[in-house]
Amino acid sequence: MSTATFPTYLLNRLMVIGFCFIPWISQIQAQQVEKNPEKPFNILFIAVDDLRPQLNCYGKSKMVSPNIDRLASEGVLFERAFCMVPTCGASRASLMTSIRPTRTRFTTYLTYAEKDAPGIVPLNTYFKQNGYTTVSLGKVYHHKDDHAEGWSEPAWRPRTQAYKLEENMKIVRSQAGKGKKARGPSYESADAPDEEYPDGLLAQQAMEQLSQLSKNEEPFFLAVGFIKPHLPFVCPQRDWDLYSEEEIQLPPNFARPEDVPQEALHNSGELRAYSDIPAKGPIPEETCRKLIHGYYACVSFTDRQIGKVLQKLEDLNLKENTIVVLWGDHGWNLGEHNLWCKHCCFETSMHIPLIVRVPGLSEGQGSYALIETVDIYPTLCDLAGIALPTHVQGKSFLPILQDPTLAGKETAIGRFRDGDTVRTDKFRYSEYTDKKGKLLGKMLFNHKQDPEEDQNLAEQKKNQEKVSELSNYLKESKKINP
Ligand SMILES: [Ca+2]
Repeated sequence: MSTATFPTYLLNRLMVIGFCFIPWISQIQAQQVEKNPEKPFNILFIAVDDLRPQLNCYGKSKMVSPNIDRLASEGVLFERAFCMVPTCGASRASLMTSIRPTRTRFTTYLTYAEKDAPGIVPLNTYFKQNGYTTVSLGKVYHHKDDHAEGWSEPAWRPRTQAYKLEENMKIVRSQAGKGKKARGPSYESADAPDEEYPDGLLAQQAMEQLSQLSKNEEPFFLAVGFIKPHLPFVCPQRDWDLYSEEEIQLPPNFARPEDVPQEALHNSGELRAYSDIPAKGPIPEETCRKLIHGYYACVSFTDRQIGKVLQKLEDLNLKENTIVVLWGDHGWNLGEHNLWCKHCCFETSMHIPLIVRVPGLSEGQGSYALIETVDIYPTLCDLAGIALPTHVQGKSFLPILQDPTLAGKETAIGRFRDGDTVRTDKFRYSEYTDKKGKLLGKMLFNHKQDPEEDQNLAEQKKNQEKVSELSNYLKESKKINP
């Protein structure tokens, strides 16, 4: 496959968009797309379920993630990227449509993008319409049949049981038919090969798919959605062995905060559905350490699968004309504020990993620009030389990929249930309202002084001006996306 070198291609693109930042809500009219005389780059679009930005390349832990680290060393690592709504289906629907969530749109993990935002052309469909072969493997949308028209072939998912140990499958079977989803324990380590796990099969399928796609004339948009480190933390023993029990520590703020609104907290219900976790009350500290260990192990397991796919891309000589985007659908609480899973407006739930590797462009740089996941759709359009559709609510960050020192946008907005939240360079402000708009509570954290969000400043007299400013900002944004 031959193509123009990226710098030439990028210069052409930047001349077309004139370095202009597209307005926050794009009003640019969709134009009839002219076929680019140069073959556009392929896109490898890697989603990782429930991956928080605690990878080694983010410099925050001893997590073993050599393959994602290498990708980051060859691309741009975004230090401050945020999801729009911290739960699987809703976050993915928002990212894939570049439409923001509201109180009634994109609200749960079961969200269907095509039902909540009818008539909106999502990312995959748009790229298909513009001449790409589009393929979905694994968990991309929450539902395999969401926006099925936008894939060139039926979406594919691995089919294999979650647990490898018979004792755990027995627990699942014993719960079957009791009126709720049968769940086994929250973690497992087994001496099984990668290919017996869903993500191992997914990596295999992605490698085979790349071989096929490399023979096509058309560029491809290959979406590969890994499901670990989503619960349950089931992966091979070799990944657990990368970490010693002794080095697993509970977070310093492993306590339920008393100065935040009740609406900001939850009971970690997703975790409590597993057979080894108490339905209510404290979770034993030993179990909590196991959960953190299991999460780390699953991240390393997924990192290894991602490494196989990236190596295949290289082996097929596709690396130099393929853009790679790696993103997590939301953050994850590993005991901070005594919370587990996502489903809240704390930074730990909203903050995601995002790495973009564009051949020949800003290799190995980091960016502190605020990025929202609705920005990914317009950025990929810019990189591909495709006009933006009129509905897009994100802003292209192509200028930041070109110069990662640029400041970018001033805010990242998100929401979950009764909570609306906004992140600025310095603050995170969240407020909770009922359906009629009555204020239930608020939180203000100063990230320069308190990155762990341990002190709610919203009630302090000296901060009232900042609280009003950010509260008004949220109110204005809700006029567009109620
Ligand atoms: Ca998820």
